Amino acid sequence: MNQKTQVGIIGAGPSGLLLSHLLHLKGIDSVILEARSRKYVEERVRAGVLEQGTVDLLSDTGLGDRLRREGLVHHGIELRFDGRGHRVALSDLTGGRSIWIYGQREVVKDLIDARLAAEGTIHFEVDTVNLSGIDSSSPILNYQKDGRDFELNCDFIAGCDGFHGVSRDSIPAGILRTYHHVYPFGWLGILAAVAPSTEELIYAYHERGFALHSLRSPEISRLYIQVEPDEDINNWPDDRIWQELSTRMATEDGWTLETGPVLEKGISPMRSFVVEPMQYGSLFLAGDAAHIVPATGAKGLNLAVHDVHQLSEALIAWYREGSDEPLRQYSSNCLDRVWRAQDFSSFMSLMLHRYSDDDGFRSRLQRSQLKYVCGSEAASRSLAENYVGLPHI
Ligand code: RFL
Ligand code: PHB
Repeated sequence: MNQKTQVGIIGAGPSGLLLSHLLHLKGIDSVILEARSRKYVEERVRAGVLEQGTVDLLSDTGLGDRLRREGLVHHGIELRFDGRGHRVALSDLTGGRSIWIYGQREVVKDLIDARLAAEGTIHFEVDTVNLSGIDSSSPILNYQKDGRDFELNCDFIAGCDGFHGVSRDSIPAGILRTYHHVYPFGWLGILAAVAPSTEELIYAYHERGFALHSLRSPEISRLYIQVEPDEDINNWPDDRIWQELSTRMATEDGWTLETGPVLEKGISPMRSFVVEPMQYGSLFLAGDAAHIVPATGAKGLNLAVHDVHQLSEALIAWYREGSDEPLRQYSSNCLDRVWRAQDFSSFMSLMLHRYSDDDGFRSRLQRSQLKYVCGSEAASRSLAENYVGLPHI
């Protein structure tokens, strides 16, 4: 069966959904193709930290109601090492900017609700999405749904299908330059039904490895520990995870970590990945399809939002004014911010994780860096402005 749309979007993660929403607000039609079910997409546990700029964009485009009601605004984070906590006063150091805690799940639910309320088209559980004609001005998406074949004719395709999607690989060999670094550690993350033991996020450096205390709500905590990248989750019964978290986050003054039922757990690798350019012909890559950052900087979702904001503006200029310059600038505009986030996320990762091959040299550098970041206003400010998100890159 044949269909037509202006922008064919692959993936109903934050990138694809927000792009569709932003285009709709300017009268541009799109269709989203998603491999998974609505339930799966809405329940996937991922990011939790939204930059001020992300919150502003969501609010300005009608998605701020629940976010402003249920999201938690944070003005600082804690760096904890050698048994002591050091607060980085994000807002004081950045002229009042802050971060918001609001789960990616909630962002995705709000976006799906908004798209469906506006009678937007999202096809969930599609199979074998295939791109063709991307070197022309009439690209095509072929896919299957419920065993039937479909063809979607588009003006443009947005590859918003994450790191493991199909769009990036449909670009002919030799066009993209790929940068890939795999870190020698992973994160074991849990979601737990227990009130957070802290008001602000704690990033802990410990000789047994990194630990992070984050949260989702006044009743739900989100915590992570550094593990080997190929670690088997079966080696980590809940008691062992809580024990390890308590050890790595212990303080001299006897801070206690409250424990509770573990609702979800999983292990994620840590990598840095970028492709350049983020475009070929009429295919534009956005979000994790084009880049991955290690989670230590809390930047992945925020970068995805920045990409699709840029892409929506460029597409709007093309449809409204026939101007293709913003589309030609799309990749380089995004990559400036992508590389800033890569550098910051790499800096946070190298400072906070233990390396198994360390002979003592690296850990001395890490301690010195942590003391400098916490003790110097200039260094704290640099961390803070990157963490809350630089407004003009
Ligand atoms: P997504 O979310 O991966 O969505 C891609 C969608 O495409 C679908 N798909 C396909 N659909 C059709 N056909 C195909 N062939 C398809 N292949 C894939 C998938 O099913 C999926 O629905 O990418 P998107 O939209 O670019 O969003 C990116 C974010 O999800 C990601 O960057 C963040 O989650 C990263 N991240 C964090 N980012 C932050 O900004 N702040 C954080 O605090 C933060 N914490 C995290 C994180 C990522 C983590 N993991 C799991 C690596 C914490 C962790 C542990
Ligand atoms: C999270 O809440 O999931 C989270 C917070 C901060 C990070 C990464 C993940 O750096």
